[in-house]
Amino acid sequence: MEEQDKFCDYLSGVNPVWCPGCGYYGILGALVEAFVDLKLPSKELALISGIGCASRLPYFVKSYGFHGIHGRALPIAQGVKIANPNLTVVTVGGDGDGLAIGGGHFPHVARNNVDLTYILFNNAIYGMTKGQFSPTTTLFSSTKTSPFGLTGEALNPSALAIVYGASFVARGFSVKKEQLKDLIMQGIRHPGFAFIEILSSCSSFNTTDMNVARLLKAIDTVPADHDPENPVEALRLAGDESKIHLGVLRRSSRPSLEDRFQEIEKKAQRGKSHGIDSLVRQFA
Ligand SMILES: Cc1ncc(C[n+]2csc(CCOP(=O)(O)OP(=O)(O)O)c2C)c(N)n1
Ligand code: SF4
Ligand SMILES: [Mg+2]
Repeated sequence: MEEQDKFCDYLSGVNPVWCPGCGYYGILGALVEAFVDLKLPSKELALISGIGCASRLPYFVKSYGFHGIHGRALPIAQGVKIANPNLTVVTVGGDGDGLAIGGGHFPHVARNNVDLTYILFNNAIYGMTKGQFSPTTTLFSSTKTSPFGLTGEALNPSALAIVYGASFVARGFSVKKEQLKDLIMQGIRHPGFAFIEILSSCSSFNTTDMNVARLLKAIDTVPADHDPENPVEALRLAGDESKIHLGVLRRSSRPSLEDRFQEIEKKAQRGKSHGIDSLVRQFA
């Protein structure tokens, strides 16, 4: 009962408007359980999103929230983190939001190692706009915008995150709640940019690619002896076409953007005391 109360402490009271059977309910449950276990005070948490069914999530959680515009969740989240480094910033959004219109932001937030967690809900479809193909829809799939079969190859979000230099990359599945909660907790604790791809069904518009029974047969846990510090091995697992590996694929340690800002600030301060005047005089 006490656990139930703690869970409810993080719910805003706004009921999710997702379709019955949508995988996102499982993700919301895992996310809130992770907040409970991390004992994260609501007032120290900011949930930032773009536009889409996934991006509605901040409404349902009691925290600071920003429901942004399509594809722009990451730059907003980076701004929030820089303005208030004490906040735990969690960004949520769909595969369309993050990899189509927002695809230009992802590499830069990853390579700069901004200290935030980015959770990408991958249902391989544009759910909110009723079933157009997305950058992760499988080749030859029939969708509202590819009735005779899709001609483009699908992007692999976790593999992209590794190549972009994300310092933490994990993959989960909406129906594997305990594992998902653990991955989210690890991502939030990670100092630097943490990317978590979550496979999810869209019960209304994608029950083929993201069919739960099919995925349950295709998944496997990352091998116990996998070394996430090895980027080549991480990429091999992320891109394995014979199995979909769930777990932590990549983990590395390097200064975050905020750490680098502090270094720069110190250098600038030293510059001042050594005489900005002499520098200005060079241009006189
Ligand atoms: C600039 C702009 N272009 C297009 C849209 C229409 N739009 C809203 S949500 C969406 C795609 C949502 O798909 P995804 O990000 O995968 O989220 P899901 O609904 O599947 O969770 C699109 C194209 C928009 N809101 N703004
Ligand atoms: S359209 Fe798909 S992603 Fe959106 S709420 Fe319904 S089932 Fe979920
Ligand atoms: Mg989607």
